[in-house]
This record gives sequence, structure tokens and C-alpha cells, in this order.
Amino acid sequence: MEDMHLILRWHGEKDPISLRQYAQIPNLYGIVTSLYHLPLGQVWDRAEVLRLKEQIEAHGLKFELVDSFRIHEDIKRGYASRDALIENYRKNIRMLAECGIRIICYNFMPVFDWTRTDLAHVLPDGSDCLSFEEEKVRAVDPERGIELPGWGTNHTPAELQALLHSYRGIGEEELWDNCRYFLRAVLPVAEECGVKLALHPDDPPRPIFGLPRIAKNAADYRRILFTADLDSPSNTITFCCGSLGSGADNDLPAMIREFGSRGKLPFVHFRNVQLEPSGDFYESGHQTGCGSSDMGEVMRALCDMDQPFYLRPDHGRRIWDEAWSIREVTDADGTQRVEHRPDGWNGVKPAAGYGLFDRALGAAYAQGLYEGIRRERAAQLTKE
Ligand code: DNO
Ligand code: MN
Repeated sequence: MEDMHLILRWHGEKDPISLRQYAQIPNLYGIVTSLYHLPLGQVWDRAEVLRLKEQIEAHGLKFELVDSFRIHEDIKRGYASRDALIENYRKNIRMLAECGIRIICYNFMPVFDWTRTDLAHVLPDGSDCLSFEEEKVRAVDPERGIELPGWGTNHTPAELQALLHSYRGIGEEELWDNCRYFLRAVLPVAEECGVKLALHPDDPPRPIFGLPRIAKNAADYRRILFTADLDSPSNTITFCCGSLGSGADNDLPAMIREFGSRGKLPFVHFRNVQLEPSGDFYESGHQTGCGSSDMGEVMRALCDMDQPFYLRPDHGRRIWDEAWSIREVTDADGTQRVEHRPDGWNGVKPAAGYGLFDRALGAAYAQGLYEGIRRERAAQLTKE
């Protein structure tokens, strides 16, 4: 596997899946994570990052990417406080580079990192997954408060409403101006330290609750990547197949060919969605045929880039009753073992979409596609 570095996202100590379990996935190169417990906007503690790195490396895995390094709302809203927050972001980029981080994934979505209407949509085979229904979103009146699965713990209803109000008057152009302001300030630092900033697409890639969206499709990415004052090898994309795949007009292989050939695609989120004409979608198994995207063609386009990339299987379904039944425990004498508890673990379960089993199937599948395409290429070359 010369060019594709297979990685998985680990949610740190609160992830019921252990690094030891991740490390058993064949050919796993590394782990991507973040300091999820820290409030937005502050400078991270270098010692904490180094501890994380050590922990990951003790399992023979690399820690070269952060997913995600979220951006403070004041930067997205263009408030006066943004300069101090951007300065902190610059400090973080420098510090992370010194700790060996090469890629920082971020997004520029107001308020919500992603939006779904159901976190346990049951499929005919009995597995469940995250899903999105337009109808349910349309039925929500943001003025009366929004209740969305996945966000209950982040904000109180009153906070959420205040946050939404604060975006009134910020349309796409204003949000883009704020993004550009941010990138102008951070890209030179990233470039200097050899770090790539990789913008994750909007999820889903369309406006929701009147909030503006600026990373939905190829046209948006052209503006972000090729605006003259943002021209930098550090200005790149986290190519999330699932987020972009839930936009009916997004041709994933064509986008990979356009941006990948210009070195803009260092990090891939590999997943598939079943998209309906209504705009509803659910997160399917990663494989072609399970959802709407042709993942073989996606991989072929990635191989055609002829450039190294990191790939992580993104969200999976919950299969084999995983979420509630398995957890690794360490006994007082230090021995590790796995316990099955069908009745739950006091609320400890993998984050929605981040169970191990289906992502591991996705990892095996992605490697199979990659190896097949590489071998096919090698055979063609010897014939020629
Ligand atoms: C969804 C996931 C996201 C992602 C962040 C990046 O597709 O990949 O949780 O990590 O939105 O900022
Ligand atoms: Mn993603």
C-alpha cells in the first residue's frame, strides 16, 4: 500500500473501542482523533497532544491527522473577537506540526457540524444507521426551538436559538468572506510548517434552517481552493464521499479527478449514502450497491491521482448489536479483557456512526478495491 494510508477515527478515552482493538484491523496505518473535551477557541496543551501520540504509537499506529479541529462561531460570524481566536488557531497549527501532525480537518458550517433526523434508522436487515428526512427538517420551526438528535448535549434550546439568531444577516457571501479572512490568516502558517488544512464539506450539502453553506459542491471548492489570495499547497479538501454524495448533482469521481490532480485531496472520508430523489438519505454500508455512489469508481479516481492520501472509513451502520454489548475493560492487575453486556454500559456506547464492526468491514473493502486496482494497473504496465 504505497499511496493509501488507512486510518480510523478514535474518540479518545471515552470511546468504548480501544486502541488495541483498532490495531487488530489489518494494515491499519494510524489513528485520527482530536482533543474533543476542550472548549472551542483555546490553545491546546502540547503535553496532552504528546501523550495522545505516545498512546497511539504504543499500539504501532501513527498519529498524523487531527479530525476535526473545530472553528469558533465568532470566526464564522466575523465578530471582532475573531482575531484573538485566529491567533490561537495559528498557535495550534504550529504546535501540532511540531508534534508530527500533517493534516488538520476542519469545517466551516455554522452551528451544526452535521445534521440528521434519526440516529438509529432501522434498515430491512435489522441494522441501523443515521438518516435524514427533508420532511422532518421542514416541520421544525427554529423559532420554537430545535430538537435534533446528536445536539441535545451541546446546547440548551435557548442557547441554540440565540446562536441561530446570531446568523441572521449572514448569507453565503458573508460566510465566504469570513472563511476567506480566516484562511488568509492561517494558510501562511500552515504552509510554513508543512501542514495541510483540509476543509470538510457541508453535511448535508444544502442550506438548513436558513443557515448559509459554502462547501457543497465543485463550484464552491473551486472558489475556496483557487481564489488567488488563498493559493497554497496547504489549502485542501477532506473529501467526504458521504457528505458530498448526499448532494444529487455531485459527481464524486469527477470531483476527485479535478481536485486530486492538483494535489488538493490528501484526506478521504470513505462512506456511502442511499440518496432518494426527495433529498432524503440514509448512511448505507460502504460497498457499491448498498448506497447510491459507485465506490469502485471513487477508488479508481483516487488511484489515478497518483499521489499519497489518507483514507478513513467514515460512519458505519450499527450491526451485530454492537453498541450496547461490548466493551474492553482493564482489571485491577492490568489485564485487559472484553466483556459483553447486552443491557448496556451506563450509557457508554460508540458515538453514532462510529461503531467498530461496520467501519472495519469498510476498511477491508477499501483495501480490497485499492489492491485490485493497483494490481490491474501493474498487469497493464507489464503488457505494454
Ligand atoms: C461526517 C464526519 C464528521 C467530520 C466533521 C469534520 O461526515 O466525518 O463528523 O469529522 O464534520 O469537521
Ligand atoms: Mn465525513
